Order: sequence, then C-alpha cells, then structure tokens
Amino acid sequence: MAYQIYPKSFYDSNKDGIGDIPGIIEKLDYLHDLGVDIIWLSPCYPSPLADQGYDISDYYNIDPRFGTMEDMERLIAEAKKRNMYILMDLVVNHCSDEHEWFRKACEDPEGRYGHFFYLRDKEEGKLPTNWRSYFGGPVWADLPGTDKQYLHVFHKKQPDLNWENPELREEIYKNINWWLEKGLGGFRIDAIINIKKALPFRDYTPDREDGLCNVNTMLKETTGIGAFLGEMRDRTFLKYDAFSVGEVFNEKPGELPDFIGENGYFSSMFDFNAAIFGQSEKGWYDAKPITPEDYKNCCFEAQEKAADIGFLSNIIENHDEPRGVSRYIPESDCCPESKKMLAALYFMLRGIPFIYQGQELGMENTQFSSIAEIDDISSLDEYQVALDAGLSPEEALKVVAGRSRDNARTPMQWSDAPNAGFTEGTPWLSVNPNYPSINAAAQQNDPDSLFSFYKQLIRLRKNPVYQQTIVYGILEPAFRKRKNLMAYYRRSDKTLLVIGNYQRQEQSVTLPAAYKKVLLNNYADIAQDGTSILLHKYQVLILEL
Ligand code: TEU
Ligand code: CA
Repeated sequence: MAYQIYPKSFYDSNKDGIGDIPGIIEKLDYLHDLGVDIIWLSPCYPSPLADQGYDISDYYNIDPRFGTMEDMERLIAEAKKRNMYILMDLVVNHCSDEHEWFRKACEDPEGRYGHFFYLRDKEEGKLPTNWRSYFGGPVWADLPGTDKQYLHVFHKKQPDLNWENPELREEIYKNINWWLEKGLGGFRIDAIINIKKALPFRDYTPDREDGLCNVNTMLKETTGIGAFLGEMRDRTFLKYDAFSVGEVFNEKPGELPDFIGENGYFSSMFDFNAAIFGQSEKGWYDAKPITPEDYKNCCFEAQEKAADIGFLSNIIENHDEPRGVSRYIPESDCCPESKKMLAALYFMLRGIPFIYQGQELGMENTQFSSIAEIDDISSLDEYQVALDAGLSPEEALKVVAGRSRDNARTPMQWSDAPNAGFTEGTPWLSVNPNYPSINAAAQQNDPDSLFSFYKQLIRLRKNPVYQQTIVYGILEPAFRKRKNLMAYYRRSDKTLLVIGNYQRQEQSVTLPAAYKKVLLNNYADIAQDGTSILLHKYQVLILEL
C-alpha cells in the first residue's frame, strides 16, 4: 500500500516552519510501523511555490527549503533499507515561469525554447482562445518582453509545455531516467490528461458569463494522447520496471485498458469518481453534497469499470481535496466508528490503497474564520466566483472552507505539543485546532485508535492467507439496494464480505450463510441471532465466509 506525503506539512526538522526531507527521514520508522510500502512525495523540486511546488523551476534539484540532493538520496536509501520505495511527483504538463526554458523562450521566442511552449502572437482586444484556466481567468498571458502570449491551463506562473515538440519530450524522458537511475521507485504523474491539446486551437461555447469555457471542453475534443504516453512509458518506466500512477481525470470511454490494462501507459491511476461527484460547471458554490448512497455508487461504478482491466488506486483524500472523513461522512456523524467504517470500506476495494498523511489519524477539515487564512490559489479563485454569483462573503467563505485544498495541507498532527509537534518554529499554515485530541502520539499505542485500525487493515491485506483474495480477488457488490449499507464480497480462493452500516441508525442484515471468522470489526461485539446481524451505528465488519 502507498502513503502520500505533502512535504511542506509533514515534519519540520529545522524550525523554519516548513516540513522538509530530513523530517521525512526522521519519520520513516513511523511509516514502516504503519505498514507503508510506497511513499509518494508531492513536489520538492526548486519552485517559486506559486502552486505549492507544482510549478517547478528545476527538474534536477531539490528546493533548499526542503533540503538537499544528498538528503533526497539518503531518503531513497533509508526507505530502501526498510523495504519502502519513493515516488516523486512528475509535473510535466507545465513548468514554472521561472524555469530556464521559459526565461530563454522570453529572450528568443522563435528559438529552441520558444518551441517548448505554446506561444501565439498577441492581438489587441482578442485572446487566441476563450479557455478558462483551472485557477480562474483566461489561459493566455503576455510573454514578458515580447509581442506574444503563452498558454497556461493552470496558474499564470505555470506555462504549459508543448508536448507536440519532440525535443521537449526528449528533455522530459531524460529527466525521468535520471531520477530512476538514482533509485527512485517511480512517479505519480500530475495532471497528465492536459498534455494533449485539441489542435488547431479554437474557441468553444462559453459556459459562464465571463465568456470563457472550461479547459475540459477543449480536452474532450482531443485525440492521440496515447502516442505521447506510450512513448513515455517505453522510453522511461518500462526500462526500469518503475511504478507509475497517473492523475487522470475524465479519460475517454473505452480508453481505460490503454491506461492501466496489460502494458498500459501506467501501473495504475487514481479513482476520482467519488472525489468529482457533484461538481458543477459553475464552481464550488454550486456543487452538490455527496450522500452515503452516492459514495457507494461511485465506488462500485469505478470498480465495475476497472474489474477486468487493471488496478485503480483508491483514495478518500489527497492534497487537492478536503479531508475524506469530512466529505464522505455526514457532518454530525464524524466520529471514531464512522471514520473506521470509511477506512475499511475504501481500503478493501480492489486496487491499490493510498493513505494521505494524517488520514490514518482521522484528521478532519480545519476551520477558517476569514478568507485571509487561506493560502490555496484554487480556493481564492472559487471564493471570488462565489461572490460574483451573488453569495455573501460569509456564504462564500463557508463554501470554500468545505472544499479548500488547505484542509488537507494543514500540518501533520504528531502530538499535543505546541503546533501539533510539527515544528518548533511558526508553521507556514496554521495547525488544525483539534490537534490536542487528534494526533499520532495519542493513537500509536492505543489498540482502539484509528491508527491501529489502519494498521490492522494493512496487516490483513499483507497476510499471506488473505492476500490472494484481497489483492486479486474479484469484487461483487452485496445488498446493493439496501439504503445506507455498503457491502461487497471479495472472492478468490476465499470469500470475504465487507459490510458497513453507513448511518447512525442500527440496521439488520441476514447473511447468506454463517461466517467462519471475523477478520475486523470496529466494535467489540456483533449483535447476532443466527445469520442475522443487527449492525450498530456505523459498524463495519470484514468477515470470512
Ligand atoms: O491537479 C490537477 C487538477 O486537475 C486540479 O485542477 C485539481 O482538480 C484542483 O487542484 C482541485 O482544486 C494537479 C495537482 O494535484 C494540483 O495540486 C496542482 O495544483 C495541479 O495539478 C497543477 O499542477
Ligand atoms: Ca524545515
């Protein structure tokens, strides 16, 4: 199983308030104890941090805020000693506008590096296309010192790289191989669906009053991304037997086998079906909340789609999402039992489970009392979108607080010491005020803690007796029509039933047969009468049938 670290917020070893690589090394035993095999690090390359490191200014280095290349090499080696592998983030849809390539493109737009980007002649009063960037506003900005404009589908400080140019692709493959040569286990591949643009560029029907359209409208028209992804796989990952997991939103119907099937572009890709549920073209303020039934349907839909094809990577949160327990559990019901239920339900799905830092402790969304407390550029844009739509500042803040990427980015809660033991300095982002009750130190030696529950889930997945079934077994939904009950069989040489009562009211179920063994239970007991079980509030069971 894999664990995502957001370096800036994981552990600060030198009191500057910013998490760093030596800090990660100090915590490797913690991760090893949890049972982690693969660690994905969000970007720690040199970066102006316009988008928290997803704007890279040098692909061959480590940002001094996070440490040195020696630290990184030590991390890879120390992880390996503990049988763990490091994945880095591969951010190659765009680089930073402070990358040397972009600076050279500004100096000579017609030269080699001008062709690394998408440049168009500037026309007064008219943009080359009417696409809206993911972080708001048009995707076109003036190329400094020239009469041209460049494309950025994310932030202005994240110019898109021109994948149509073979020289650019060579540079990327060279960089990937350079890291793999260092002993890196592989990559998580950022925003990859954006690398192929629909050519020639054109306008699409606007979807908001700003006259712009979502980038996805353009992406839907693209064909041929496979040629780039297949080439990248063959030139890099394949040669090193490296692990790759793609951040793929909206692949086209029928494309899944190309992505994660036999000899697919990637080893795996994330399942975002639940994460994107309820999204609205209009913005966060118009998004629909997700109910337990919706969550169940999202999971099963994705499972069914991938069943004969490959392994999805399953998550309940990441650095771009609110905390899973705050999103997928009805607000007033967020408690240790429901957190464990959610943990078991997603962890036992077919695929590769990923845990995001702090998820194993049940970290929750934080509180924002003013927009000034928010750092995330995506939240700041959505706040404005909500205000423009007529929401009051209080309403807009509430919308953003529920969705903000900063919910996941607050410092890791290690202990009840000041600043949750994350730093002895001033943290770059405030800690969640609930750290005195939710922290690692309080949970590590408590057999009833969420941390211990995750440990048991991981041990179960690795237990040779059940591994075949949990890793490779098919998934078959059970009691599908029962409301607020999420249950499924995992079948191979054994049959397991995972069953969760996704509500505060008790609920009874009749098993098809008596079970042989209880593999995991988030309560001390099972209220049972023969094959009929009365599930407690948010009770989850993993049974061997
Ligand atoms: O995210 C890609 C992506 O599609 C985002 O727009 C995501 O939907 C958004 O952040 C939600 O608010 C990746 C990274 O995970 C993200 O952190 C980066 O900001 C983005 O790429 C640009 O590199
Ligand atoms: Ca530091």
